[in-house]
Amino acid sequence: MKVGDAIAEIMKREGIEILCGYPVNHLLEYAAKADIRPIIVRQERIGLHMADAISRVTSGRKVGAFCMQHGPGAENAYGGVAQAFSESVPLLVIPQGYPRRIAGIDPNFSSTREMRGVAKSAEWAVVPSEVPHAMRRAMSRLKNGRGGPCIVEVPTDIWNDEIGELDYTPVLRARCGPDPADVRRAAAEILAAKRPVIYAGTGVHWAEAWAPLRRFAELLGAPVTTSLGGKSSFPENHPLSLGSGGNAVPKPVHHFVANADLIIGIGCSFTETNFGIKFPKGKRFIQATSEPDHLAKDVPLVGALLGDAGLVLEALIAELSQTIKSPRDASAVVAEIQKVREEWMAEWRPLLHHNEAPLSPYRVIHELMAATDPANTIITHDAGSPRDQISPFWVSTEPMSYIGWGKTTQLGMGLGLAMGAKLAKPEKLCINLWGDAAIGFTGMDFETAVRERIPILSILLNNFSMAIELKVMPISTEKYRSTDISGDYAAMARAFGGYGERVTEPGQIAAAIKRGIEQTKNGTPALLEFITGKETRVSKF
Ligand SMILES: Cc1ncc(C[n+]2csc(CCOP(=O)(O)OP(=O)(O)O)c2C)c(N)n1
Ligand SMILES: [Mg+2]
Repeated sequence: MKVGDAIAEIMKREGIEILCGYPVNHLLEYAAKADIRPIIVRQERIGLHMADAISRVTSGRKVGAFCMQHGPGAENAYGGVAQAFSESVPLLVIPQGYPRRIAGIDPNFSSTREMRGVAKSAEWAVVPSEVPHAMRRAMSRLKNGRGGPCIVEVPTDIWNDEIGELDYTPVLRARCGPDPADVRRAAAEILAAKRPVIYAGTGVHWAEAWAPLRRFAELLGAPVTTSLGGKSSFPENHPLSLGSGGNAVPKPVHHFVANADLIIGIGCSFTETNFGIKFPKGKRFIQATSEPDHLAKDVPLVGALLGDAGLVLEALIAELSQTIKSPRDASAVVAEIQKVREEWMAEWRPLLHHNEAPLSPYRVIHELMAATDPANTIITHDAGSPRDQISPFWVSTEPMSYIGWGKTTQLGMGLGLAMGAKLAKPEKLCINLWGDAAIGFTGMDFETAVRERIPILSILLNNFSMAIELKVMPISTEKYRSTDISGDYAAMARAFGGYGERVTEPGQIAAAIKRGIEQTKNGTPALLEFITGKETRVSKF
């Protein structure tokens, strides 16, 4: 068997059905031969974002895969690899490398060397017969422990080399659980706490630990918030839900975190970021993570639990159940959540129902939520104000129905995420919400959605501005209009063969969303361009 056939066959045995990529990488041909569908993008970064979503919405059961050429392809892919690294998303990345003769010689880009800092592993597979071993190592890292991109760089001069018969068994997925002594210690802290708050991270999604998280919260009668990545790990219509964290938060999150005596982090890194909850100093923290290097990284701990979020939760539930015989009465906590939420909603309702042109982004989001079936929808934000406008108000009720991100926030990422989600879950309505700066980065790949038949719904909030920068750049805006941007994006969508509609009046919003959803059901990607005001108000405290 040839090296190229072997890699494609290994991917197939590992359950990979889609390979996002951009030529020249000979794996695209070998994959197609092996019935792995190549998805050709318009630039490398978006292909990585698509692969990223395939991993996320399947909780890593289907690993997203991407390949690109040496030199410009690899150089241009760097951003997508870095984004996945920041969010600990398992991604198989197969750069084609320079021929071995000139690899590593100045100035040739080495993916193995340059991407190592943003990868879980990076291996230069130079010996043809060893390639299956490199693939096995990569696949095992992708399916175990904390996620991240795993790079296997294949020099362009070895694809056709013969390696004999392929001997490859798919790798195993193994889970690790916490030390019972650590569980007892954490449980004692939890029992002593008067106002604990549960903080769920992305680890809950990777572990598919949605049901134990809910049992844990109900046993304690404790309120639950999440990181942006953890959003939708706990039903946000549950009486104990505070809503998700982020740069913007619902008031109950702020209120309960401020008054908490213990934060119980499950499947989380507690990474300090502008796009996460700002925990006040002096709180007590318990952290459960599968990554030892993340323990106490950003906060001091009174309890440390290592392991898969599901196993940690089961162990905590078993330990706590010895003392808490039936779920605690949560009525006081629930009433407090409702009271604070009502105060908050009373402030924001006028914006959610804003009835004038230019439109309010909050109204658009509100109408979008009303028009979609939560059980059948996966939505993601983008960088910029649209993220801060949607994350506090979007009520996620189904596991992994919201792809939240924000350790780093590359403008334009949401489009690829929605497309990857749609590829992995074709039965769902997959939506990305973005601004007019974000579309400037990856908008060309709306053509990919059309060409590759990936019928997503793209909701664009066009305010002809980088509104979030207005306060940062007042002089350049005043003197040079530096924050202005422009475009007719509905026309762009139509020019690419998709459905495009521009909406300017509040009364048109609901009907336009309905038309957009219909188009996606008929197989056509739809871009609805809402002309909005330069809204800069966000729910921050
Ligand atoms: C690749 C990249 N470069 C720069 C930024 C910084 N940044 C974040 S949001 C933003 C502008 C957002 O404008 P838009 O998407 O139109 O949203 P608006 O604030 O206008 O609603 C910028 C420059 C980023 N997140 N990603
Ligand atoms: Mg804008």
